[in-house]
Amino acid sequence: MDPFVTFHDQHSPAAAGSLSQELMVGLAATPKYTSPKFFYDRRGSELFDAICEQPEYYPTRTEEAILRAAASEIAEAVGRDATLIELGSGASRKVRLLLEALHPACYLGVDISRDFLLDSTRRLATDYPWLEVHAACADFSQPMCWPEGLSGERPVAFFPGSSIGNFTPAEAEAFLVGLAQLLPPGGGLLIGVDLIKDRAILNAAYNDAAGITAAFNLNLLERLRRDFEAEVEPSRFHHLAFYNEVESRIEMHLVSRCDQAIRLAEERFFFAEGESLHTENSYKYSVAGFVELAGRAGFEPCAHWTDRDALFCIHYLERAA
Ligand code: AVI
Repeated sequence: MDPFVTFHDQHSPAAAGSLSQELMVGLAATPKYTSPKFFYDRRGSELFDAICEQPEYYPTRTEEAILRAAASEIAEAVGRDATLIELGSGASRKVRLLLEALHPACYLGVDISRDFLLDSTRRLATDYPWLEVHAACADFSQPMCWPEGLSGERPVAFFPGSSIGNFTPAEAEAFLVGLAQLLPPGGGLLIGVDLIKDRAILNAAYNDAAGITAAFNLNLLERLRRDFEAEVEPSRFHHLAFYNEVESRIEMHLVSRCDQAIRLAEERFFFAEGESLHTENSYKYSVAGFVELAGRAGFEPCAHWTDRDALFCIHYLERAA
């Protein structure tokens, strides 16, 4: 127990063996793939933070500008004294743009990265002494329950960053169905969703000139070497990211520069020259398309806010009765 933050440990980390098993299933598949969760070791998280600072990567600064500009309207829609639950809270940076206006009774940060979660919620508790702060170490993409002892009148989930876009639409719907089950009728969801737009803007955002997104993608292979003792030479792959208009998604791949093999545990996975490892999808939605998806999961739209250039959208929805 911390003097400022009530900590709830709901996560037993997967054994390295089962993660390596999961990697091997993807490497043996046709086409080859890995889950985007493997990006986020310490170096990957640092590179992601650096991506958010790149001039081409508009989502972070656009979402923050919308939160700043719409804070009082959002507060009006959400109401005071809510129990605000941030999924994937990370550095708890974006929620700071809302706290004064929203004045929730209680804040719960949910994140899988224990140390990061504790540091950031402690900083939040210090900076907002009037706020009851909880931290839950949990994998929110798996079924979970809210911890005991949260005060507040109504739970409102906050899921910024368009992380919903890293699920397929079917996974996103299943995730929202699970979330709806955790909320009472009238419980809220404040969610950031990246919008469909001109493909040149999208392609640039995932191919920044400084090469940070490429480094983020290639770090996956470095990580395979560091954490899973894989035999792989990252320089023999290159970063590829493009907008797939039919699927409304950015695809990220690592493309093999030559015929080669990756060895993981006792298995060898062969890549022909030009063959790719599909490392991430980032789906983009229209406002109506996302409202429809959330509606199928049991949420009713209440309000939404976009920027002037219609790059990004923040939706407020409530669980239907
Ligand atoms: C975390 N997620 C919403 C980011 C995105 O845009 O899909 C991850 C990312 N991948 C490459 N750049 C950023």
